[in-house]
Amino acid sequence: MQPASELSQFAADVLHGLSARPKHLSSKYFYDDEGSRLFQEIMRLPEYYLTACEKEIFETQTEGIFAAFANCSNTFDLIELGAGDGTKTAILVSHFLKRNADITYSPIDISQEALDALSEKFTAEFPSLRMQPRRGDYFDILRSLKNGGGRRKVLLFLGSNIGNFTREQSVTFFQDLRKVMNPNDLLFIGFDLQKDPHVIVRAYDDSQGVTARFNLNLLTRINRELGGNFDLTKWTHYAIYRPTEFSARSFLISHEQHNVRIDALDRTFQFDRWEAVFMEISQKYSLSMIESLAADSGFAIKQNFFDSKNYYCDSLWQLTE
Ligand code: AVJ
Repeated sequence: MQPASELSQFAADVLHGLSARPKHLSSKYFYDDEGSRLFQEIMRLPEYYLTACEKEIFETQTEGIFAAFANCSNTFDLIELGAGDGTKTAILVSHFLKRNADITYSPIDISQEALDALSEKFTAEFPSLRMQPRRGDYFDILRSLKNGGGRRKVLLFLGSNIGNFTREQSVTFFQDLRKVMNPNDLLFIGFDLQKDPHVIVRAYDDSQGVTARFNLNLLTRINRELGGNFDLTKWTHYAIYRPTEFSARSFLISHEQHNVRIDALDRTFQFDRWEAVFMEISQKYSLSMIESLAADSGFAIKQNFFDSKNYYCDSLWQLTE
């Protein structure tokens, strides 16, 4: 069960989104326990290249990443925003521990189930690692970590999670992160790069239909948490790539005209035949976009790490004065 304040924010956002034209829902609500499980399934799909690319970067360039994080002192706290199952981070942690780094790991996630699974796995694999898993909103938690005993922080925001934000939201997000960072702290961000649009569309419209289930799960969540009566058989997942804006977008399409009642909102919404509800944006980046995002948010790029296909970039940022 979610805390009441979060539930009412969810209710308010659903009301706002379904009252808008075109209608939309926010992808930030995808990650209930079932959504987190489905996303882990997505990460194992052959079409979803993002995870494999980031994993390749971590596996082949661990020493370079460690050298850049350590920056003359191998004492630092790793804080991961949206840790999920932590599989990729485990590659880094394993290497850092072998190099006798004095680190703590604080995974932050909205799903308690995902955090529990991660904690269990890391405790078994790295018995000596100090861990502080936290469930909840990034910023509430980050504020509480601001002066964390004077230890240096390396914030991780991996998996191209940033792609779900508009440019404006991204700058606000990075500026907010900057406020809780000290001058020597670092920010490590995963960006999915621009590439052949066919490759991108396949990643968001997989042949096994896992992405479709992931998208539809938000309707199930509304049914359960807000007393909705969405009939999932009336909806299809539809994904496109807009090459002029370098963004993948996903929609749920209503096959027939019908009404949906949502008790918590005390409202009924009408959907037309073939009406689309906009669900998610997944932005793809060029290096100049990454540079200008950093500059506009008060950061400078310290070092970029790429996979062998140049599909993906993990970018390490430091604060500018
Ligand atoms: C977790 C936001 C990085 O946009 O690629 C995967 C979510 N959506 N398939 C992405 C997602 C559909 C994913 N992120």
